[in-house]
Order: sequence, then C-alpha cells, then structure tokens
Amino acid sequence: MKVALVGNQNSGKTTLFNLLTGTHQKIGNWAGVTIEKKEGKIRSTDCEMIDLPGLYALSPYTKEEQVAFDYLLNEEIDLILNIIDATQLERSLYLTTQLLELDIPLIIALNMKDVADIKGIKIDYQLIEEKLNTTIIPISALKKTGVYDLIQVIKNKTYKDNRYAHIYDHDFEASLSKITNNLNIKHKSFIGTKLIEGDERFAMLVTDDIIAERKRLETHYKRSLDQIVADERYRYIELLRDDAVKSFTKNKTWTDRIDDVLLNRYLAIPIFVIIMFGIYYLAAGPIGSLTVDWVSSIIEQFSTWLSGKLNIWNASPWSKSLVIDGVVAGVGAVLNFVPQLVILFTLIAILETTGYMSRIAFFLDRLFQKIGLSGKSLVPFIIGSGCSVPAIMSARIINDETERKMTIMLTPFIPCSAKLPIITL
Ligand code: BGO
Repeated sequence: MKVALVGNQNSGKTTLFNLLTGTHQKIGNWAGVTIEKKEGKIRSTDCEMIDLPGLYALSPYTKEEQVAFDYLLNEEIDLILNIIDATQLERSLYLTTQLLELDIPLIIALNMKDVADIKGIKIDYQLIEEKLNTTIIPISALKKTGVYDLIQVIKNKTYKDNRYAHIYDHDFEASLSKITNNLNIKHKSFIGTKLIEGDERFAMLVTDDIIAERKRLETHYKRSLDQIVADERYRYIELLRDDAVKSFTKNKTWTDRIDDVLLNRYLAIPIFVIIMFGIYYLAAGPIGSLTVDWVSSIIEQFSTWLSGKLNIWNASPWSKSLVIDGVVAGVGAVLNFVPQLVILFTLIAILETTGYMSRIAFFLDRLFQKIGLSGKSLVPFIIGSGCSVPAIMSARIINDETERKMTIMLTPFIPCSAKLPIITL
C-alpha cells in the first residue's frame, strides 16, 4: 500500500514522517531536480510512505510544489495522509478541500493538538469529518500522542471511503457536475474544477460545452473564474471553521497578539509598507550613507597607497591607469554598495526567520495570483525595488515562470552593465 504524506510547510510533516518510519527511510532526489525525496515504511505495517514537498495549494508555483502536484496526479496512490496544523485550520483546509477532489482515500492527521490545547482551541473534528466525508485523527507529532491510533487506522484500513464533499454553491456545483459527467478520467472533480478555472495544464480537455459553462458562471458571478473558485473555497472553509471551532477561549500567547495586529485585515498592508520603509530607511538612509562614505574612504586610501607603490615600481602610465582607474575604481564602485545590501538582506532575513514574510506572503497570495504569481514572489519584488539583478536571481529559486515574469517586469530598470551577469548565470 502506498501512502502519500501531504501538508503545508511547518505543519509537522518531517516530525511525523520520522516518527512513523523511524530508521526505515530511503533518502534520494526526485527525478530531474535537486529536491530531496524521502520514502519509508510505516512501522508495524506494510505501507510505503512518501513524504511530498510542502505545499499550500494544488496550484503549483515552485519547483517543490510542482513535484508534489505531479506525483499526486500521476502516481497510483492508495491513501493520502494529509497533515494539518490544528492552530492554522483555515489555511490548512484550503489544500485539504483540493486534495479531497482528487478522489483518493484521505485521512487527516490533525497535528499540534498540544499547542491547540494550550491555546484553548477546541475543534469539533467529528463535525469536520462529517462535512468533508473523511477521517480525522488528532495527534501531536512532537509529543507522540495519537500516533498509535493513526497507525492502527492506516494498518486496519478503518478510514472512511471519502466521497466528494459538495463545498461550492448550487450554481457552481451544477456546472461542475455537468462537466465531470462528460469526463472519463481519474480525479474528475479536481480536474473539472481546474477546467472551470481555465488552468492551462488541462487545456487539451476543454470542449465547447465547458467553454459555455465557464461563460455562464462568469456572467452569473461577475468575477474571474479562478477568483470564483478561490472565493467559494474560502467561503466554505470559513463557514466550517465557524461551526467546528467551538469554544475559542484562547489563552493568547504574545505571538498571537503580535499576529493579531500584524495580520489584521485592515492594518496588515499599511504595517507592511511601514516596515519596508523602515528597512529602506536604514539601508539607504543615514546608516547606509555612513557605510558608503566609510567604504569610499577606505577605497580612496587604498587607491592613493597603490598609486604611490606603482610610482615607486616605475609602472607605465597605461598600466597604472588600468589598475587605479579601471580595477580599483571599478571594484570600488561595486564594493560601495555592499554594506547597504548587507543591511538590507540582513533585515529581510530577520523578517523571514521570524515567519513574518511567509505570513504576509500568504496574506498577499490572492493579490499576486491576479498577475499569475504566488505570494512567495514578495521577496523578489522587495529586492527588486532595490536592485533588479538579485531580484531576478531570487525569482529563479521560486520557479522558471516567476523568473520569466520578473525578468519582463524588471529588465527596463536594469542598467546595461548589469544585464550581462543575468544572461550568463
Ligand atoms: C522546530 N507539537 C508541537 N508543539 N510542535 C510540533 C508538532 C506538534 O505536534 N509537530 C511538529 N512540531 P516540521 P514541516 C522548532 O523545528 O516537522 C514542530 O515543515 C525549532 N527548530 O518540532 O519541520 C517541530 O516538515 C526551534 O519545530 O514541519 C518543528 O511540515 C524552535 O513544528 C516545527 C521551535 O515541524 C515544524 C520549533 C530548531
């Protein structure tokens, strides 16, 4: 039996994988990419489990997400083990609703139960089980609670044979069922939804009837099709959360309090702008200028010293000019900006480490999707406001499409001298 472990980043996937497979792990790379592939046998069972790269939605943007997407759609999987963070129910269930549409048996491991208990988050998971037609096992991968029950359910196959949960409103469901009735393929509901969204990956399946349904939905909802699907999912998840998260006598931790302010619906963007302004002020303002002056004076002193030495060594005027006006002045011009970039990148790294960037990226995901990018493109965008070259380089880490779009957007701002490293690297 083949089990795919799927979940958001930081949901506890690695902790659970290690716990379930112990030392029986095979570590390699996914074919054609340098992304780690981990497989292992779930202890006291015959089940082979594969740990898929973390993802937030089945709309792949990064190379890691593409690997997970391709695996889920193309491989024969007997069971999806979807690990979700009980303290991030709303964000986690977005992926779950997509996974359920794949029509593959699915169990939810509701992780971080210990944290949810401390915070006073009470989740009526039986209600979610009922609404989503699935099986949920509350666990704490760190404290190792509930994991025995999870193994027993997998081993004895005592999980629900989940049927498609109708999460969209009546009109949408009617169109979806019209489309899926004419599809004779695996993952009908998922692909049907993607066909409504107009996902290019499934363009070869589009028929005149599908185009007609899409037009009907667009006229009815007066929004773009991918927006309709995302809104419908969020609407369902918000209703489910309101029903299932029963008592919310949350003992707020200081991180929750900070989150409440930083990710407040109205304050998030103004605060983000202020933080970014602060970072730029430090990097390019008084402190940054101080470092530029400091580096300039060192380079000037070095240039004077070297010029003196070259005079002593009787260097010819052209070689002296090559070294002083060419090499030293050229390298010096680049070095001038290094301290400013160090300040900028250090401050951005602090925001990344504290988790602020990933939170705000999730917040901005819908906005970025309008131009075909994910919230993760935020970092290249921020870097791009300072310098387009490293922005395009960092976009490359996300995926080829992000790099292509960032290159188109930023190339007009790149000085000719800097275009060469982009082309060559
Ligand atoms: C650090 N309960 C609690 N409390 N924490 C958990 C649980 C749980 O049930 N499950 C996982 N974690 P990954 P992905 C960490 O690493 O498995 C914690 O990305 C730290 N590290 O211990 O890596 C887990 O594979 C320093 O926490 O997730 C890990 O899905 C300080 O959740 C984190 C605090 O788990 C992510 C935490 C140096």
